[in-house]
Amino acid sequence: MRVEAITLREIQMPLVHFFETSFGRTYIRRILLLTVHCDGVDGWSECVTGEDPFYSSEWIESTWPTIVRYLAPAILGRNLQSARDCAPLFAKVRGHRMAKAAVENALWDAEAKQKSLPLWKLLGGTRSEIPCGVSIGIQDSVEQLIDKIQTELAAGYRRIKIKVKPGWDVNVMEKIRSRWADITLSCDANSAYTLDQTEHLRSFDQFNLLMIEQPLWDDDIFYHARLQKELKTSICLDESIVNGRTAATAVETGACRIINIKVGRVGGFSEAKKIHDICHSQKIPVWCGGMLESGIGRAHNIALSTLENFSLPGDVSASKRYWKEDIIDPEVHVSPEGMIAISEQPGTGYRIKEDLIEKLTRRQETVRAER
Ligand code: OSB
Ligand code: MG
Repeated sequence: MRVEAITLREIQMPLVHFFETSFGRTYIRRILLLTVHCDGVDGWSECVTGEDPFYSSEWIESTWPTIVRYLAPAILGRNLQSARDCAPLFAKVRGHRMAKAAVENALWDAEAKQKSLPLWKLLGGTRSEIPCGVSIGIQDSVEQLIDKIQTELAAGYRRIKIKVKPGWDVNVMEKIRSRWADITLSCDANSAYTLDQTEHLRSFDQFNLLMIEQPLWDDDIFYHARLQKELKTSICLDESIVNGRTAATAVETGACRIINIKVGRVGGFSEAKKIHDICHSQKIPVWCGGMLESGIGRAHNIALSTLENFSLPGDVSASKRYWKEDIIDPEVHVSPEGMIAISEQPGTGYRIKEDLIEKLTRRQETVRAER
């Protein structure tokens, strides 16, 4: 697989409804799409960086030059045996995992197409359908949130996750539980609390949550281990898990009982698989997180979710929850049972709507191998 050229594109897509977390509100996504051109085959991926360096230190304006100046030159003109070979070529660049993931995952897509294999099979997946949950952002009112939960339950989703922060937590979960005593419910704090609020976090135990996601600092494992000892509710780590080693540390120290794997956050499919395998061997269930992706990132999340230990419903939900029109065909559909069926087609099984992408593109740059 010779990498001839890499194309970066920024597309802009308005969300159907704003999405608010403890660090802010998003109305329009600015999405970096990547195409690798290899031996006549195009592999596509989506970089999960946001518009601002809030969820992570990476953002769209950092990923673009990192790819152009460092990551692309490390692989352009090279003959790679497989997408797997690319992570070691990036090792000299510290961090920038979302940028690395974008390049590596485009190569996985190209490799799957070249081998006429479904991407999920190339990754080692085993599931023919995957269970889905939803992540519901902070709303203007609790009534609005209750309406949204009602809609998602009616659509069949198997787990409701709400975003929490101080002032939008216990009061909100009380209302939800008084309406629905038995639904599978979890919450995600995106680091909105500190260890001083342990007593407050302990009061979440009354809501019988499946998990509380990332209550403390984004780069912390040690204090999460201390907190987990104080809580009945399982902690799930998201931001803190950046590679196999941090996953192993979190599991060994008891910092969490569940791990959220986001392929972008951890640097690509190779590292995501590593984390999956470590958790599997330690009997720690995992699920696939989301980053408000367009169809391209969504399709990659779906492929990853077919690995055996993705036993909990992920944040991989239908295209129409986010987009008026998605950039893949078919769009991602979720059945009334809350499942996504996995395609047997080569690649992701979703065709890329290049015409629509063209219309949404705000800037574009191609870097080529010499000669
Ligand atoms: O922490 O999981 C998160 C969205 C943006 C940034 C961080 C997170 C999220 C979500 C949305 O929860 C999940 C989705 O894409 O549906
Ligand atoms: Mg999260």
